[in-house]
Amino acid sequence: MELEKRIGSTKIIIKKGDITKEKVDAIVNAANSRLLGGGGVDGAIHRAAGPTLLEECKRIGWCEPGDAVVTDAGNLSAKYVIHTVGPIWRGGARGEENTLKNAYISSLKRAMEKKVRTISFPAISTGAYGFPIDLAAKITLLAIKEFLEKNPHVFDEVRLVLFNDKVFNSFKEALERYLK
Ligand code: AR6
Repeated sequence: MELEKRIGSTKIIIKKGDITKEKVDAIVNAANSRLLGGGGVDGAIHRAAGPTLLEECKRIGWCEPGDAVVTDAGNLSAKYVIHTVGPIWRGGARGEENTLKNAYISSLKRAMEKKVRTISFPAISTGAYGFPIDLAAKITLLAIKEFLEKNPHVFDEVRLVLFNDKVFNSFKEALERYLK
């Protein structure tokens, strides 16, 4: 199942699936600051890309929450992996919403610098980092909307690839509510 809206000349697509299978210019990884791989989508991306991804990540060494760094994509069909770090949810009073927004904005900026036209995101922070999913869906879509309204001709497609029904349904509701 795939749903689509448009902002300017960019399609925003939400779909259920595995991000490592995406045929796009760049996929985004929900990493941790040490960039050494891990579980969840990070583990899946490192397994599918092969060892060169970890070597490049080790050379970069660190990424602050809300920031993003770019590597090649090894064996993946994408050209780049953009590694961003979302916030760990600690109740909501520690700037978590702003850090999540910045993770999306930083990733889109890095992608724009690399002249990426199509990009796929996972639902950053909604797994191990425990961010409430409905709130994450709202912040994610509003961050993408804000960026695309400022940069209307940069991307052909911004795709959100959601791993299970619960997350997909939250994003579907937020898409209908916030991207009319
Ligand atoms: N494709 C798309 N989405 C996926 C995939 C996949 N193959 N696998 C999982 N997800 P998480 P976080 C979804 O935990 O919360 C790692 O260990 C998953 O269902 O991967 O940002 C890192 O190293 C969830 O909706 O990332 C960090 O230490 C979403 O991806 C930490 O976890 C994010 O879940 C980051 O935690």
